[in-house]
Amino acid sequence: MTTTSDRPLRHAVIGAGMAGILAAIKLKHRGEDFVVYEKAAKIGGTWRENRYPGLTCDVPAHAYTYSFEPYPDWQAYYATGAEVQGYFEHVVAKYGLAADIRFNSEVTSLDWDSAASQWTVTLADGTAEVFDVVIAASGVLHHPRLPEIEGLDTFAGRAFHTARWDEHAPIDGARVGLVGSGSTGIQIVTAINKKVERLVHFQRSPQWVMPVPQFPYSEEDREAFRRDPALIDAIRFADEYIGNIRRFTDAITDVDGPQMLAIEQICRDHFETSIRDPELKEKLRPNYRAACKRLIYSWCYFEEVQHPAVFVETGRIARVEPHGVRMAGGAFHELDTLILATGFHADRFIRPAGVTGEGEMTLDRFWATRPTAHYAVTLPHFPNLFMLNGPTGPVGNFSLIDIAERQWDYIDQLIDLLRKGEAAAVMPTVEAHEAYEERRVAAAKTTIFGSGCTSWYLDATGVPSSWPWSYDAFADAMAKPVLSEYAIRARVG
Ligand code: NA7
Repeated sequence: MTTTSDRPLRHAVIGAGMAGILAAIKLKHRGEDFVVYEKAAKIGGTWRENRYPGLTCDVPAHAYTYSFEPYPDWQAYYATGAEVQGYFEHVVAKYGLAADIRFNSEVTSLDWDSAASQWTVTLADGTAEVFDVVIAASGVLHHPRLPEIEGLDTFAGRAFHTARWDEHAPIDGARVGLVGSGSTGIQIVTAINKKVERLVHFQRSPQWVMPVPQFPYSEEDREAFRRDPALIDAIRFADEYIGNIRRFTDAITDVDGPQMLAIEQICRDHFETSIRDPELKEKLRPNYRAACKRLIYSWCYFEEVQHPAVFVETGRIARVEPHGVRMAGGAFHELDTLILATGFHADRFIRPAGVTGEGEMTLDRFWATRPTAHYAVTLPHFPNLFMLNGPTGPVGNFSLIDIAERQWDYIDQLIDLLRKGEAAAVMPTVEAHEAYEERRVAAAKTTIFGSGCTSWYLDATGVPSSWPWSYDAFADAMAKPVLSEYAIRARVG
């Protein structure tokens, strides 16, 4: 459906990952004028950047699609990263979006012009264009965080971050070191343990693991999904998935409630019954509550970590030397390859692009304490700038596509004010946002994420950077913006 707007708007979408592609589909459907800026040469965002062995999306594949674009061709209940990338490439081709995306175009600054109510978007090559609306869909986890380990640059073999996977690094029959036991490190253990001569997994914190089923779909299954989309709906809307989301968000917001206790019990039983060697068991026993860190969903980690080629090293790393890693206790692990699964700078969002809004307010200044956004989507001082999967949105083991779609519905209603000529600029008031953020921070501190562990969910002050209420509360908030919380500025003239 194409609507006629009495004020044709130009939209800039930043990023051609999952959320940017969503915005592009929605804008194209409306017949709007838009450009997607993508810094890389390909679409896909995190699914383009991450190519490490074992990469699997921890949301069931049929639930990790756009709601309007189900996909019958998944190979298994949980899809590999390459498959997910293939899905997004399929969607971009189907919706004919390639021509709308400017590749190799990194946005380096956004500058608001109050008089014109427009953003100037400047690219790395120095060119600039003017837009009425900016949609920041630049992702969360895309700036690799390298560990501060002495001597890292002296390593004689290949050492690299998991999001910069080195295809030429020896793995097969090699002595491999792996630093980090987040979702990434855990998945890599399960994928390379049988290929290496020896895998030393440097684990600073052990993980709770939620056991989940994994099974392949046969060609017959896929044919059935193609013939009858109701079979796909039966999976993506199943209580097993949707019910789990609700139970999970209830659990994280009611840390002593029945749902949380049930999750803890499942994880504890899985742990107690899976690890055979008592010494390894103590190394793998977490000393914090399940789901405090992002919960590991796996069907095989505990089995695979017990493979004889794997050694879990829990000592403190003293330094990296040319031929391996020296522990604080003096032990030395000789290594050919060193993989750094040490996570990402999760507080960057659209930065390092410089963003300057009204009254010369910069994003760095506005986010000096922590990255925040009104209901995770809009920002005071920065009119007509909308974030998809921006700071303090829901985090957990569920589909961020669903979250982005709901955020889009909210954003679209605000853009509508501009489209209809009812406003030239829209942003939350400082007062409304401060009141919201005060409530959010207070609630976030009481969630399971704030129950005493380290994780990328925490901001620099130790407060969980997440939506701290239920999934349904999020759905309700996204259904309709509260316009009294917004400064809606009319067009001049
Ligand atoms: P995470 O979840 O941030 O995990 C990083 C891991 O690296 C974690 O185990 C850290 O230990 C460890 N780490 C970080 N720095 C060091 C140093 N200096 N020495 C030893 N160990 C270190 O990143 P992932 O890539 O696994 O996952 C990120 C998200 O991507 C994931 O949650 C999904 O949403 C997709 P720590 O736990 O801090 O003790």
